[in-house]
Amino acid sequence: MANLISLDSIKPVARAEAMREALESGGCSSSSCGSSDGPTDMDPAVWAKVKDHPCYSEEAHHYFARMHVAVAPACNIQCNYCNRKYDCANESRPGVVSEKLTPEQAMRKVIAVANEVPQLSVLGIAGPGDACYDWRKTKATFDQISQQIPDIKLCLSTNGLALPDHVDEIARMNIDHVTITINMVDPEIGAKIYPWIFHNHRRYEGVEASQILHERQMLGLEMLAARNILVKVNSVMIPGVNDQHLLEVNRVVKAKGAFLHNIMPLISDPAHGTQYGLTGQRGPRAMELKALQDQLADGTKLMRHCRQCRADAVGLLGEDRGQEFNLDLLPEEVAYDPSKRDAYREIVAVERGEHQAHKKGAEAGLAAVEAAPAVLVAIATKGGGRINQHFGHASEFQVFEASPEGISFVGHRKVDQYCQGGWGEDATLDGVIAALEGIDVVLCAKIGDCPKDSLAAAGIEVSDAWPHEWIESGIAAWYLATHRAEVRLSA
Ligand code: CLF
Ligand code: SF4
Repeated sequence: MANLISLDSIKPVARAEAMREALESGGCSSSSCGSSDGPTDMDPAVWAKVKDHPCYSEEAHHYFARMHVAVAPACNIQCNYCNRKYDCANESRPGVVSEKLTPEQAMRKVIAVANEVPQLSVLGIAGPGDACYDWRKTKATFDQISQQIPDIKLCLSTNGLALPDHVDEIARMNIDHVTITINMVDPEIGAKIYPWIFHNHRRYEGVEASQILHERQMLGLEMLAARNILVKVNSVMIPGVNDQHLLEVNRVVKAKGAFLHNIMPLISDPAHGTQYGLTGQRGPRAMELKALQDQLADGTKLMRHCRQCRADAVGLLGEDRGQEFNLDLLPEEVAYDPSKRDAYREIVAVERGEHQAHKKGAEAGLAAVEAAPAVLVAIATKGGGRINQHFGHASEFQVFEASPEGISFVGHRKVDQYCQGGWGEDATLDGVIAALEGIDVVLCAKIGDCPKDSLAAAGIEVSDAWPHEWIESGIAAWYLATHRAEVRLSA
């Protein structure tokens, strides 16, 4: 038997209360679901490897941070989207690395960050060149740090050319996470992306170069998968060059054992001086990227929360605290103190349980809606899985798709921060509105009347009715209030 309640005439805060009741009735109780924070469809051994990794688990990225140390400046290939003066675009947004580090300097920096950033769970080496080509420094860095901070996860990113030479050592060093950037499985397409490679003491060009790179990438992927090392494949989406070809890349890497596929948009600002930037090759629009990702929804698990971080990034994905930890700001001697990280992990274990329970409850609430459209919801969040940021303070919005089928994370939109300490620039707001193309509603902790009216004029609703609510609960409350006058509750 079903009960029917009307949400239409209820004010937003009261609606949230009504929603809470609906969710508790429609979903599981928090006490029964709160302790279960692992997905039911994943091998427990795999879940143990990914559950605190902000890149390999979308859920973990709300709670855990990574840091990169820029110890590997040398590279053995040339990508048309890279200018060597800038970070490796495989794993980083173009922008100069503040400082390249020796392994000893990296050690000092990692300990300082681990003492101050309790969310830190992963140490990555992602350039600014290639971590496998510059192997001596990569290995020395990981060896030293894993001795001092044994519970930190080690992660590396590579173009794959030198990878097969180091897979056995990677396995011995307990590196569980390796990213290979694979932009093609057809060397004819590769020749449009890579002008040359340097391999076995010689330089190769054209299709021959891409043929060698392709074979080495496939070999490295197979070797890692055979050793149960989790491989993430990054692909740069280059419209007109490899965009539709990435469907084939996805099929091939999935067959060879990749765990995750991350399709990233080409960044090709002419100011970065890259070949693509200088020749006018454009990157994809946000909706083009989403359309391609949606075509791959049945393939290898897709990563949609990548932030294309710098090779010296520090912090939660989407924030960069690297400048706080420049070497000249750090003491010469620093001893590792695990107390903040230990305390944080205890809190997160509880928070994650609650978050999962509320997410299930929210989805159960949506499932009670009979026929309503899928909508895109942009969330202003500082992390922790909650709607907890003012609209004007956001430098990115997390985007979720909501429908009676459920709520899923589909990406993020970077914006320039609108609020400049009490006032906002119209031009900045125009840029924010453009970045929110296709978004139906923005949920934030607070917004002023002025920007709210401008967004409304552009056809984008904004609501601050659910400040500090769990993201999924806020989305479900808005969705039910907007798309349905009646909610069916189980008796
Ligand atoms: Fe760094 Fe990469 Fe490891 Fe993550 S980043 S080496 S897997 S710890 Fe993450 Fe940054 Fe995207 Fe890379 S968000 S660019 S996928
Ligand atoms: Fe640049 Fe990285 Fe490509 Fe090397 S692998 S050319 S550093 S983007």
